[in-house]
Amino acid sequence: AMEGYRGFLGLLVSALLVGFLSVIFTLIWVLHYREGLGWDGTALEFNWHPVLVVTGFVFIQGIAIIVYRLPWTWKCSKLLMKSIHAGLNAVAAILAIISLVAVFDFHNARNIPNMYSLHSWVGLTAVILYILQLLLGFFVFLLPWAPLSLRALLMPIHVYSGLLVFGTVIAAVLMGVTEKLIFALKNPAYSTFPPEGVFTNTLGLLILVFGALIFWIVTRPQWKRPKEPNS
Ligand code: ASC
Repeated sequence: AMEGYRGFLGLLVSALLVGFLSVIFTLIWVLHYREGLGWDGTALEFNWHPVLVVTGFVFIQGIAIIVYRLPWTWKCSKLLMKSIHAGLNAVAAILAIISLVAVFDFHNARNIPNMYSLHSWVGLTAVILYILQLLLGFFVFLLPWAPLSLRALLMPIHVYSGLLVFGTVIAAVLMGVTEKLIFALKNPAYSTFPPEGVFTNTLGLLILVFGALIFWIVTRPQWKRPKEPNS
C-alpha cells in the first residue's frame, strides 16, 4: 500500500510541476515573445486566449479530473469532493468562455473571419461538450434528487466524456499553437527554427506530457477513492 502511495505522489508532483510549467511557458510566450496582455481589440487581447485556455481548460481541468484520487481527501465527505470537482470545472469553464470572447472580440475588431479553422471547430466543440458535461454532472451527481439507478447508468458515460473532452482540449491546443506560430513567425520564418518556435514547440510537448500524466493517474484502478457502501 505504501509503495502505491509513493508512486501516486511521484506522479502527482510531476503532473503539478509540468502543468504549472505549461502555464509559466504560456505567460513567457505572450509576455516575452508576443505583444503582452490587454483588452483593447488588438493582439494584446488575443493573447488572453492561450493564457486562459492553458490555465483553465488544461491545468485546472486536469486537477479537477484527479481530485478524487488524493488519498488525504478520502476521509472528506463525498459531497465536499464533488463540490471541489464541480467548482474547479466551473472555474475552468468560465475561463474557457472568456478565452473565446477574447478571440471573437479580436477577430471582429480586426475584420478577421471567425470559425474557419479546424482548431476553432475542435476547440468550440470541446467548450460546448464541457458545458453540457458540467450541467449534466451538476444536476445528476451533485444535487441530491437523481435516483441511484440514473447515477449508476450515467457514471461510466460521465467518466468517458470527461476524458474525451480533456483529450479533445489538448488536441485543440496543439492545433492552436501550431496555427499561431505559422501565422506569426514570418521573418524569420517558423521553418528556420527561431527561438520562439523552439520555445513554443516545447510548450506544446509540456501540455501533451501533462495530459499523459493526468490520463495515467486517473486510469490506475488501485488509486481510486474507496467507494462507500450505498453510493
Ligand atoms: C454519485 C456518486 C457515485 C456515483 C454512483 C453511481 O452521485 O457519488 O459514487 O454517482 O452512485 O455509480
